[in-house]
Amino acid sequence: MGHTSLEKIIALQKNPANIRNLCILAHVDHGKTTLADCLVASNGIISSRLAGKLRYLDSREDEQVRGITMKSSAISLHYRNGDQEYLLNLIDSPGHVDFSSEVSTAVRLCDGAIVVVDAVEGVCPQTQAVLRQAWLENIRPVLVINKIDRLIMELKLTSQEAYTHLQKILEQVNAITGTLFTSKVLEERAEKEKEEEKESETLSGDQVFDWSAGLEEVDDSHLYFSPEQGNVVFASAIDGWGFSIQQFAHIYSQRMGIKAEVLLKTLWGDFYLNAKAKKIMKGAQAKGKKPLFVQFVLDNIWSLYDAVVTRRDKEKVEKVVASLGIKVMARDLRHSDPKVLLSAICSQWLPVSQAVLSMVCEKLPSPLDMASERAEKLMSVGARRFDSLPAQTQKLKTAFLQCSSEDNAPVIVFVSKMFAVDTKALPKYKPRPLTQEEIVQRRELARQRHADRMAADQTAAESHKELAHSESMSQESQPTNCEIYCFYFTSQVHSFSHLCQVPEGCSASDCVFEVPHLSCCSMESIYLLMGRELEDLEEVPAGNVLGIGGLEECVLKSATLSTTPACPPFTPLNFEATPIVRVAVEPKHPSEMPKLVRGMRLLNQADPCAEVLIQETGEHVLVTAGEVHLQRCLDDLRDRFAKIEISASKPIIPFRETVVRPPKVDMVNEELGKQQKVAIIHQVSHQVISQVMDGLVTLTTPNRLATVCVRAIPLPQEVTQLLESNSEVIRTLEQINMSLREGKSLDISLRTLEAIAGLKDQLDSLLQGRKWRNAVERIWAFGPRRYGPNILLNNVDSYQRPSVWQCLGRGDKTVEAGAQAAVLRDFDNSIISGFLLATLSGPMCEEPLMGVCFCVERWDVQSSAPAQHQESFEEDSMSHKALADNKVERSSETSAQEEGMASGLGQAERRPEPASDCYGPVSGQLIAAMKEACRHAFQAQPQRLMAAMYTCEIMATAEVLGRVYGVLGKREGRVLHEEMKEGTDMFIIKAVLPVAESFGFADEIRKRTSGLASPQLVFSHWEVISSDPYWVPTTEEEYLHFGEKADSANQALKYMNAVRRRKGLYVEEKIVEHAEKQRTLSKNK
Ligand SMILES: Nc1nc2c(ncn2[C@@H]2O[C@H](COP(=O)(O)OP(=O)(O)OP(=O)(O)O)[C@@H](O)[C@H]2O)c(=O)[nH]1
Ligand SMILES: [Mg+2]
Repeated sequence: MGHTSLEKIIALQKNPANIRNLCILAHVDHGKTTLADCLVASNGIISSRLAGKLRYLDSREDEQVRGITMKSSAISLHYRNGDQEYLLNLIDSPGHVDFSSEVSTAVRLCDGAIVVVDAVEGVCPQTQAVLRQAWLENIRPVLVINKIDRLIMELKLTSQEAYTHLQKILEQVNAITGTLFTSKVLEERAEKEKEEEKESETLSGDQVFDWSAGLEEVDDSHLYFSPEQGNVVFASAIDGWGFSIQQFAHIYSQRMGIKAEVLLKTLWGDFYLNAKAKKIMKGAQAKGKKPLFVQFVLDNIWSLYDAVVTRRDKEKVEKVVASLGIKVMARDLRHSDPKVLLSAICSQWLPVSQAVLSMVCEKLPSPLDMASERAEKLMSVGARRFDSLPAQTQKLKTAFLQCSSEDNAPVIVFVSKMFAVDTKALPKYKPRPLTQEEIVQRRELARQRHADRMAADQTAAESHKELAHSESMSQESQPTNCEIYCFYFTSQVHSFSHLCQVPEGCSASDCVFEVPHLSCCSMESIYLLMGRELEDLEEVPAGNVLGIGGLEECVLKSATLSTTPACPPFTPLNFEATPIVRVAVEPKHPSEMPKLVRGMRLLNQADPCAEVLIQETGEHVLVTAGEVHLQRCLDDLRDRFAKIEISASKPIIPFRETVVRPPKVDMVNEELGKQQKVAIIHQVSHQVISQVMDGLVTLTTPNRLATVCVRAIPLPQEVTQLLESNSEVIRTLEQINMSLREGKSLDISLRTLEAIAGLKDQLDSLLQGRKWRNAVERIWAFGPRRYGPNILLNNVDSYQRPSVWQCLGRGDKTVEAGAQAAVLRDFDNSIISGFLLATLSGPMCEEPLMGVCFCVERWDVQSSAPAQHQESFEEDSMSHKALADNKVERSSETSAQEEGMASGLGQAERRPEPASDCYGPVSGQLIAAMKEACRHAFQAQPQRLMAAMYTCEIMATAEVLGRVYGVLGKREGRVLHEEMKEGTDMFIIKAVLPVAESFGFADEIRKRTSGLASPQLVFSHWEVISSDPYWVPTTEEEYLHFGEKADSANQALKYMNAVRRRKGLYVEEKIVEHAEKQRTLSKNK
């Protein structure tokens, strides 16, 4: 097929029913880009000989060198299926975990996905992850089982064994879909039950109880992959072949006179051909017969490989070629590499592009078929329910689903990703074919120049040089441009149309009535994305994927653009990867700092997952998902965005600080006696006295007016995990509480309320025992940042404050404003702020805390002034009385302030602060006192560091297994389990490894196993490092065992000191300890 013209694609864009927006998803190296190559070759964009070798969509140099995809890229293809013509907007995504954010951005733009699975490796961790992402975005997947040639050539399976193997893979994939489906149905069922319950509460009458799980009624057969449904293709992308059952059913129905429908149902499954009875019968396995799939399909392929590759039987090949009725060039027949001949035959017999593209056109939905459920989900942000959105917004959904292209229809564009394009690659700078006149002109010019040169050699040469110089200048002076890549749902986009950008996090009602954080932008140029190239377009009809130029000023990473402010911002993309690896970067030459800053800004825009920030120390920090991602970001910064030499620090590894229960045994496993009660007096500045009694710290503000008593206790591990995984819910809860305090009423969706109630119930069940009695109700705040994994508890009996769960208090969904009696004591916020500050950076190495519960046991603000304020006592007594009154209503404008500091200032405005108080506002002092109290309480417990852990799954053969274990052991890794992959000689090892030890891990494993095993690291959780960084021998046994110096390696201390050193904090290290006095050699005394 020839090169599809641009006009053709533009024409096809106007028919949304025949558009398919799809992406290719898989685990790393399962052959996505190779498959994409075959599809691209079918459009004549690359030669079919090069398909699979070129990896056309891996356009970056580092992608080609490393052999993995790092950025997703899009291309528009044309396909004719019968009498219909289709436009396919195809996105190839990376499979490496470090780039899983690119998958999220791609999935959002599509209505369907091709999931590729390697026939040998089967379902891998990323396969599960991409299936889940596709599910969460409500897009329909189809399956391609790739690399079937490996079953023949590498594993040397027989066709029968291969059939069993393929069945297993299909089962594995369907098992994942099954799990996703079941959880969804159960969730919906629970939701429905809740609603019914409420209804039955109001309508008293006959009670009917239904115990079915709901799974029986729902038909889920269409969700699964099965060859007879036509949503599975078996392929070998590298050899260019692929087929679906339909193709073979068609072939054999003609050849054998069996009905195609019958073959369709029986080709895959336990059926065999009874040649005598001329019947297809069930029970091939029981009777030891060859299943139809093996006999009709696999055997043909196996014998072809046998003839062409293994035996190189020329005669047989010629026979096969003749029987298939295809033509093979003599050049291919003679080629020394049998694979060339094989792909020449296969690509004509069973072209993979034909099989995949026809499946895509038939099985994947067009933008018109988008489920209304998906549209609603996209438009209802945060806690809002779709039906609680303004009518105007709800109306948009219809326009959205219709993809209407009328002039007055609203335009909605979702920008899922920004990407940088070299200015030279923009269509306007591309060389275009010359017109006839220009050619004549140029010829004339050249003739003239030639004549000139003959006349005066010298002058002509100079002018030529000048010309060349000015040309190159004009190209260089163009800055790198950021283009964006987005999907676009309704109406037409014309160049130069003006749009507003709806910021994330601002609700639709805000937009309609107040339009606060709305910004306006115009689209200067729109492009068609064609892999490595862009094509200029005048307009794009609805339902297409397109590129928009010149949005770099107004869009950071993603955005929702619309012509109407009623359009709500779409729900944020859900990213699977957590950015965890951070490095500080600086330019080689300090004068180039501005270039670096600009470069980092561009990088931040162009990468969905990278984060760029400036630390308190002034360092420019880059946070990435993993080592490979980091390398790509640094390369990008160096070569494209900043174009300067940069140097990057060693990775900065994050830690968390926590406390644990006092140990029962010492370091040599000897039982410890009854814990010694410690009473330490800390002398802090401003004569603040803190006392530690049995872990309880009492601290007074410098003016001696307020006292807080705090105790730190470790939270159970499950609670910490629960808080960590529910940070979004806690954040929503905080927002709701905030708006309740501000006096706004909120319409909260049932789902959100349920999530909050669920969290509360789980906390209730996990916090059991005398110590935690009624603890959930007494939660004061979460921190740091109001949603972290630490808790502040109110243990003051006399102080009643509204619960953080107040939004659950009422049965109905609408929580009225002002429902709570606003019985917040003054300075409530100061306590919270102190707690937030203390949890943000701990005393060990200023890293955030995790899993610590601070209980406020006593808290009072005294009314009598201390002795040094005697003079001002008279005038102050009034205000102090007021301060002590714990039923003073907080005014709403005070509570609107985020931090406690502000509330303190508000107080100061209303009542005159003690004039002679040289320590500043009381609220500020209380924040500092609370913070210090928390830190001391923390230090009064046994402290521990927590390390970030990666999990990794390593696939290795038995020979290299030992070396893999060696590397893991050296790096403090822990093997969780090991199993043998069925049907192969591969072992799968699952292990955890501290992030701190992970740098160079993948490379080391690869080197030690000669490239046979390559692990992928995914951040999984935080783990307490068991050793105590402050440990010194205390018992006799410990002295005996470790010696007086106790200088055995202390991993936790090493980590802690490294962090302290990096942050410029004091590190207690003695260079020479217990040094003996040096003696001179001569012994003259
Ligand atoms: N034997 C065999 N090898 C294949 C096949 N398809 C792809 N490969 C090889 O598998 C390797 C990875 O292929 P890619 O297409 O780059 O894989 P990918 O899924 O795009 O990888 P990422 O983008 O990095 O996730 C390459 O070396 C291909 O040559 C196939 O059908 N058979
Ligand atoms: Mg790839």
